[in-house]
Amino acid sequence: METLTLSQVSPAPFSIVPKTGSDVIVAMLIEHGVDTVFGYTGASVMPLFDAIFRYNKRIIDAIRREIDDNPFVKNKLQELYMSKNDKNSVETIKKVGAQAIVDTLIEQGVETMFGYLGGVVLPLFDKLYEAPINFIIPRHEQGGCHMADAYARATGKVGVVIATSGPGSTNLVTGLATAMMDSVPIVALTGQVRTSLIGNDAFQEADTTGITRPITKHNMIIKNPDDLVPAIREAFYIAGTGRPGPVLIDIPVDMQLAECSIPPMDKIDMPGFKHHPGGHARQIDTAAKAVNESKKPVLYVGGGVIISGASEELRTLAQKANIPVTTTLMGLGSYDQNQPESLDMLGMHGSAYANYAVQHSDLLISVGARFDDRVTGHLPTFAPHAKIVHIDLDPANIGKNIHTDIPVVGDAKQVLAAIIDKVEYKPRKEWFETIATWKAKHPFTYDKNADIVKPQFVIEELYRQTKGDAIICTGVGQHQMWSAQFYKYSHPRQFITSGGLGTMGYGLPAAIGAQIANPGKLVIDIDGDSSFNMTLTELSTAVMYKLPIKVVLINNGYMGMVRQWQELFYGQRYSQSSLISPDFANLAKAFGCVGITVNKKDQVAGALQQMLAETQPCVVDFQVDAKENVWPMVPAGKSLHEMDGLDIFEIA
Ligand SMILES: Cc1ncc(C[n+]2csc(CCOP(=O)(O)OP(=O)(O)O)c2C)c(N)n1
Ligand SMILES: [Mg+2]
Repeated sequence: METLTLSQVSPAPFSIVPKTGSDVIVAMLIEHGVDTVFGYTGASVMPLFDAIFRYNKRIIDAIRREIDDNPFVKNKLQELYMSKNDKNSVETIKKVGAQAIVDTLIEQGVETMFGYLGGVVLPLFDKLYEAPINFIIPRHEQGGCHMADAYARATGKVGVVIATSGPGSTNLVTGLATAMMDSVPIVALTGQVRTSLIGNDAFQEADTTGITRPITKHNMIIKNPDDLVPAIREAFYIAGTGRPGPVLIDIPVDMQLAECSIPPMDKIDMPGFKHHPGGHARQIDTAAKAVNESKKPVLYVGGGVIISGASEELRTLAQKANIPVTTTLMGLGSYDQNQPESLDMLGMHGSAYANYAVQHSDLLISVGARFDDRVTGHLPTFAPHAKIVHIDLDPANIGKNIHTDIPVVGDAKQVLAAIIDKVEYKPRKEWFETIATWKAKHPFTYDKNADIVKPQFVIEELYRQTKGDAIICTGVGQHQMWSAQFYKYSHPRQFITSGGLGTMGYGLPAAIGAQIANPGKLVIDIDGDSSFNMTLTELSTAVMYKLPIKVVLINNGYMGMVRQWQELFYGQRYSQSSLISPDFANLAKAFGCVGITVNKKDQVAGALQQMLAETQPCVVDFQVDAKENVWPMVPAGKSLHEMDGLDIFEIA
């Protein structure tokens, strides 16, 4: 088979400086126009062979880094590959299944994928060997799935993950459920035992489609090789269309080895899979009229606005009609929190001013949010005076938890754009004055005079030093809530967290996925000690791929959020909620990262400075106040305005 050569790909030299002698040899060969080399390896030429491999990879990686500025190169790379693979064929052609899978992934625009090997995916990996796809191997399939998920959240593209049958596919379960709950588009490909063995308890057989049915938007098993390519095309379409979600295709090994038909790319038409992005004109009119009549409106915004890319429309609506905006945890970043209309996050650990505003509002305009119980508190007393407008792409969300007065089924971007045209500016002086009083009286705060390291102080200082410009990923627990309260987000896709499922261990692999998606950006995992313990082996992945992620560990020696509930609701009986952790800084060093320990307040700023200057993956273990709580808090089952903890730091 013809191989992809560097001079074809690279019309001009790229900015890569050779380092070792072998690198120089390879660079000179390329400079002299050598396209193809014949040879056989052995001990004395192994460094050279290694350089040939690395140099190719580095060139391709460099091209990928430069493609943002130079779409020509990107297209060239993929085009060259596809020209060998009959991309534009108008007739059905035949290929071996594994090759067809790889070619269809490339046809779908996949540049990066994550996954782990195993017996029944070896045919597929064999064909991936020479494909122009960045491949990232995690240390555990769960990590790989979270990486694909965060890659998707950071880019808006579909994330792709591969796992083998049995334990490989069951290790994807948490990752798929996480993506499902937060509407993240993923295509997961799993290997399966060959079709003749299915149902026989064969080695590494698990009923993957059965296990993952409730946690995927759609899944299927391939039993006819001719279904393979159409199934992959449909999977991308379903994952990324409408309300996004994970789609899994289970592929028995014999399907990867069989010859299969590749029909020409056609428009995908799936009866029964329809969505209505436009919104109903009369409902849009009614919603706009309600906005114009409202004295005390609030926009309540969820992750749907980020998915839909509707931040600009949201800002225009809020500013044109003069409406305060609060977001859910998933909605953080959809509205610039530095704007005066921002009420920050609402809900169980939301701001007092957001929660009060919702409870006093006469109109609540929900956009791409689903009235989750962590937001609403006691449902019958949620927003008791408000007329409810609910804009959502998924009709199943409307009326699910709460009575809706004005439902609008549609894509947030399109619906908001239509409403903007019909709304008028209203001063709403009294409403904004009341909100300003709440803001002044109940800001997010903590004991700033304490000698001990306060977790909120670490995050505030991180915000200050990064000027609010980092991509933040988190684990789950108190540190996640403090990351939501004390870091202010101004861009969509800037805050990447597991909201719906609340998956501890998400933060580190998510940071890796987000860093791969944004090579030049600062990506920080603000993690809890217990969450970090769940997936910290992925530090090895960060080192292997030279990803300069940073981990800000809020180490309170506890499953802090659990400890807080035990303190408040279980009579301070701290049953099984503390862990002994390793020395995280030394562990980080063992992985090949930079490791720093901080246990004094006056070390915080310096350690963050050092961390931000590092070009390697870096873990800073901030040993913080073990007994700090997240305030305010609406206890489960209470109404949104019944917040505890407000009096603790009330500003007189
Ligand atoms: C996989 C998983 N298991 C259990 C839980 C329940 N849970 C929620 S928060 C939490 C404690 C988190 O501790 P840590 O990561 O140290 O964060 P902290 O609250 O201390 O900031 C637990 C056990 C969960 N969310 N996810
Ligand atoms: Mg903890």
